[in-house]
Amino acid sequence: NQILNETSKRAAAIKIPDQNERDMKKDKKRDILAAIRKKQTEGHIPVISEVKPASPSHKYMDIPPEKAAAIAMQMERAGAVAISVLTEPKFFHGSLANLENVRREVDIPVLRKDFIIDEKQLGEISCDIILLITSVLGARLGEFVNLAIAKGMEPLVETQSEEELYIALATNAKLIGINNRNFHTMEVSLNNTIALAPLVRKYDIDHGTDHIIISESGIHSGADVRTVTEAGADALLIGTAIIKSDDIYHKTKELVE
Ligand code: IGP
Repeated sequence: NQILNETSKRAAAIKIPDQNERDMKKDKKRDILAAIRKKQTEGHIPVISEVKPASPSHKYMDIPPEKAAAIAMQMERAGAVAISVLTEPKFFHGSLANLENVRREVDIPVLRKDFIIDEKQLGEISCDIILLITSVLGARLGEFVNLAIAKGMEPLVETQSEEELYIALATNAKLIGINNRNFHTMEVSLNNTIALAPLVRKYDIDHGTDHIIISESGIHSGADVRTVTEAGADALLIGTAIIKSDDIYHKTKELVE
């Protein structure tokens, strides 16, 4: 896969800062679990809103770091529970500078959205939540979950099928992502959440655990929000619908309420 080839080249070039530098950068982690529960208690939909300049099939807009921060501040003001920032440069036109700028300007948790395949990437930049993709990490998933937790990040483990879901549930991750987009066909169906969310609920009852389910991709309208929350999603990850709208503040607000 092209994305993973590019990602390993990128990872090989990472220079881990010395211990002092990293300690200095390590500011207080913002608690996404508490933030999601708080929005739910207040009767709002916990929406993680994504700064997404492009996807492999579409280019939305150029987002330089100052603009990324301005966009994220509108999302925060409209009530987003967290901000997701794409840092993959080649296919999604993201950047680490976008993440750094966004996290400096907002107070809510920030998710690093990238293809994590190398341990070095976990020490590369401070963030509160880090995406780990089950199909990408395979047998190394559990190890990466533990490494992320040890480094003070909350892992969000992305799944796309029943098989992947049970692999994710066997790790120490508390945030389980259900991607509505199939990476192979690029097709989006909210039926993924409808099929998989109840399996998480059943697993939690059987095992005495308490996972937070995040429905990812393909959510555009209030009707979509209802479809996935009624299926059992606790929170939603929304990119395209918000980033492509003319009014980021009002579109975010509409989906949060
Ligand atoms: C957002 P959408 O359909 O709202 O733009 O999707 C997000 O779920 C999507 O960007 C995404 C993604 C990923 C991107 C989900 N998983 C993994 C990069 C890598």
